[in-house]
Amino acid sequence: MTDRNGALAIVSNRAPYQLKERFGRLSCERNVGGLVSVLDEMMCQAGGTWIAWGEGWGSCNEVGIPPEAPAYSLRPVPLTDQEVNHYYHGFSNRVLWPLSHYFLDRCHFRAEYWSAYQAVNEKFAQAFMEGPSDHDPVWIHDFHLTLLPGLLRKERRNLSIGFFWHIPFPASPVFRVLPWREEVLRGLLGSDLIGFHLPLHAEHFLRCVQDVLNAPVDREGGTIRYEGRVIQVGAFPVGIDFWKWNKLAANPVITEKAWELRRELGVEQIILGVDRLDYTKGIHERLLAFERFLEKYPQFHGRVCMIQIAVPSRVRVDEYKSLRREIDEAIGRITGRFSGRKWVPLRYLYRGSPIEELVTYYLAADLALITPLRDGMNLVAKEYVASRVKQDGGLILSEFTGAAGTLTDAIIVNPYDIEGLADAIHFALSMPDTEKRRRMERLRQAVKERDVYWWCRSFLESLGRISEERQ
Ligand code: ADQ
Repeated sequence: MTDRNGALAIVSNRAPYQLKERFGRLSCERNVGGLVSVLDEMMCQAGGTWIAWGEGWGSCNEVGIPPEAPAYSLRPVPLTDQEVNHYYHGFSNRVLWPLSHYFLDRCHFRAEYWSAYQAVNEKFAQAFMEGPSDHDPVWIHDFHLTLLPGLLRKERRNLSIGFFWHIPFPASPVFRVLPWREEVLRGLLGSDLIGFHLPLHAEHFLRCVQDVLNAPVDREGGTIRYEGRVIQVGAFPVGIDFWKWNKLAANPVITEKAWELRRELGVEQIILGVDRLDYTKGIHERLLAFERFLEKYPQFHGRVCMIQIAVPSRVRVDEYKSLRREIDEAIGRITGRFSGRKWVPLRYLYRGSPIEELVTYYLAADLALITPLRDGMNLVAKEYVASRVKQDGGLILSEFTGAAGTLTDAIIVNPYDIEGLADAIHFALSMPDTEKRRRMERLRQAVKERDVYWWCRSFLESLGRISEERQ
């Protein structure tokens, strides 16, 4: 996928594999999860190196992947507990994450977080520099590693560096609140290409560079002149492996399980929410809207059931502990208020599920309620659409997700508007089948056309073109 002669290096916070000890022997276990597994497949074909935080890797400093027939090397970066606390739980999850999602009151601008973030980015740079010298291009992922492009550029002037920012990039007045805004922007500008999900996020970034660094920016062309180089900024909306989800959803065993689930619940229509348990995902607001829907439209009592699946996430961070309590309380209140002798309006699963189980839920649902308060893209929306092989089912989608940029045939809502969301649920559940089908056909087309392979190809090809032009 790249035109350069060297091997590709990927750098990310999380590794695609976990090292596990079983019966006294170490084994490598693949992390399931959309994007990482696709990048892993790409690396298995292309070869190269993947550098990532090596949680639990002990003294192991390189392993061939896949272990049974190595195609590329995984180089773990070991971090101390203190570094994990301050760089990952601290600066990444309590500064950049809330800031980028516009939750300023949840930001904790602590100097010790910043120091650890700098030190860990340096550790990643060192891990890269200690690897084979022919690794070029390098593709760095996400907000955990914003200083890395600058650190690598200092060492290797001609290295081709791509950076992808997976979450929203906030508007300039919000980003400028960050005490270390200048350092973060300078770090990112070590890249040749910086990708975002949406043109809007790219525009915000360009504006920030102009406001904070006063660097010459071409907003139309998406370029920045910085330290004698030209940096390209663009939108590359990430997709999913459409055919993988489509194939699973057509599997008769999974289809049967979906029917079984419907029979067990015994209602006419199922509403589904699937998220990491995160305050950005709007789960509490969604529950309030469902409660309002039940108050306002009693004719649906006994006829609908909402299933909310939440994967435990960042469980050591205080904000996530209180969010969990808030959601538990709302669920207790709604089920207590509305349940009848035979009908329970709400089911809650607090756990991760294997992909087959997720598809079962996607298939069993009549309506997906995907209402983050802010989200870079939201892959769940795309996975649900790819699983609707019969071209049926409804989708309510927050206007503040990147996915709303392409999934325009969804019912688009403002997730903060509880009354509006309750009415949207009513509208979606009452929609004629022909209308649902018309919308789902177009949604599926959109997800199929720009899948994750398109995303990888278009990003790496753009990076390759930029490097060629520079030479
Ligand atoms: P996330 O915030 O993690 O990703 P999302 O894009 O929705 O959000 O991806 C969640 C992933 O977790 C999906 O692939 C989904 O299948 C999986 N998942 C959800 N519930 C699960 C469960 N119960 N069990 C197992 N797996 C489950 C960040 C950004 C997003 C951006 C992605 C990719 O915040 O905006 O879309 O990166 O760039």
